[in-house]
Amino acid sequence: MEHYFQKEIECASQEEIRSIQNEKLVKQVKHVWENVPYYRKKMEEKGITPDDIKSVDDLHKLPFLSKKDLRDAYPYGLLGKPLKECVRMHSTSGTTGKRVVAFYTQHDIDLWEDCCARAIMAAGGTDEDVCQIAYGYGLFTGGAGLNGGSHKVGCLTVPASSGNTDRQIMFINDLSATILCCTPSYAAYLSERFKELGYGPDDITLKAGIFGAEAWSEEMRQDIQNTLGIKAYDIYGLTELSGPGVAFECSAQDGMHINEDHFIAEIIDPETEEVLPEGEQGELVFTAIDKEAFPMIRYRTRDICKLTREKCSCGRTHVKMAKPMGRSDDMLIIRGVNVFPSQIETVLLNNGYAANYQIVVDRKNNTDTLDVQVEMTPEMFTDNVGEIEERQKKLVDDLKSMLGIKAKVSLMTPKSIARSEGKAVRVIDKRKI
Ligand code: DLL
Repeated sequence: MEHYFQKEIECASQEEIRSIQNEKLVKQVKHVWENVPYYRKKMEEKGITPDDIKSVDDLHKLPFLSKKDLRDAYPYGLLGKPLKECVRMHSTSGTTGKRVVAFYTQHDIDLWEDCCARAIMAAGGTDEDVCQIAYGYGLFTGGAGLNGGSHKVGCLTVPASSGNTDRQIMFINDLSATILCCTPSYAAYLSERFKELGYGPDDITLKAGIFGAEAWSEEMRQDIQNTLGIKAYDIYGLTELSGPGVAFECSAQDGMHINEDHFIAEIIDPETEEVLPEGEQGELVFTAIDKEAFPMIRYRTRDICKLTREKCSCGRTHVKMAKPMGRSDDMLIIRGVNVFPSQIETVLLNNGYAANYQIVVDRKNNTDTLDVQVEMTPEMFTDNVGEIEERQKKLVDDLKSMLGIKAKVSLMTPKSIARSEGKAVRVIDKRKI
């Protein structure tokens, strides 16, 4: 049976959704014009005023915002409400350059938690569930967002935060947890540990997992589902737009419904910035039409994916986004060829490896080198050189046909690559170091 948190909105007709969006967009553009001088200046530079925005059809006239704008306006330059009305901030991990910070009024927190509650109910969650949240708590939005959503659904919420894997397993067992929320790479790590401790899928009380915050392949989903005996649902979001719950998967497990009453999605060509027709792949751009404190308009996510409006079996009508292939800034250009880490992951998992791998890129004698280091699973581990060479050759061939370029493959002993408790670091690009 399908559960909805807000059925009247999640299953509204496309006309109804469009009319909600039109009304909120017009209001939001006015709000930003009046309260965010940084964005007003951008609008003035383009020669437009709020009067030019009468509906979603006019969205394309508005200027974009990017991470650079957030850094330039750090920390308070994009605030849409006086500080005294803001009740929370969160921040991205900021691996490059200055951290990005986002702010919330109580209204913003409520909307965000509603989105997370929708995601939990779409994964089959109800007030009977015990929901263990193993996303990091703190500045990262994963823990706080799903914590709020879990409360709204009425689950017994276990705020485990990330790390301490054996304690996670103890609580899952002792409390009979039924829903697990964490990054897919941490879910894979937990699966591995459960297996080592001798648990089969039927011994584990979990029934669903809500995994996101990083790109993960369909093959990785299958592995986690089989090992834990659960259904694994994808969830997407970013700090700038609130956090997790901007989009989430339903029982169809085939793309994530975007919460269109709060976010308008567009796909653009990242080079020309032109809006692309539905179904084409490009960069995802969001306009947050409800957020007060941090009202992002046409925010360029750098995530590459597609949108589809095909009818969904779950009954939800909101547009779906495909699994992002990765970020445009994750895309590696190796000897002139575009390579996404997710393509490499697909090849590895299709060959029976687990998602314990690292991609090392370097430049030697003016030529880019690609070294894919992947752990053998305990079952395939051997010191028979002939066997290892055969396995390596198979991967080199499969990677060549997926990527179009030759990679070096290094098979590693089990447990030699560090496990991740949050977002996994898959790529080491020594050309940039
Ligand atoms: O990762 C928010 C989040 C927390 C989402 C928990 C889901 C679950 P940031 O740290 O700001 O926020 O990172 C946002 O992570 O632009 C994507 O590149 C990536 N990302 C998030 N979810 C997914 C996903 C959180 N399901 C950035 N698949 C985004 C692929 C994802 N990439």
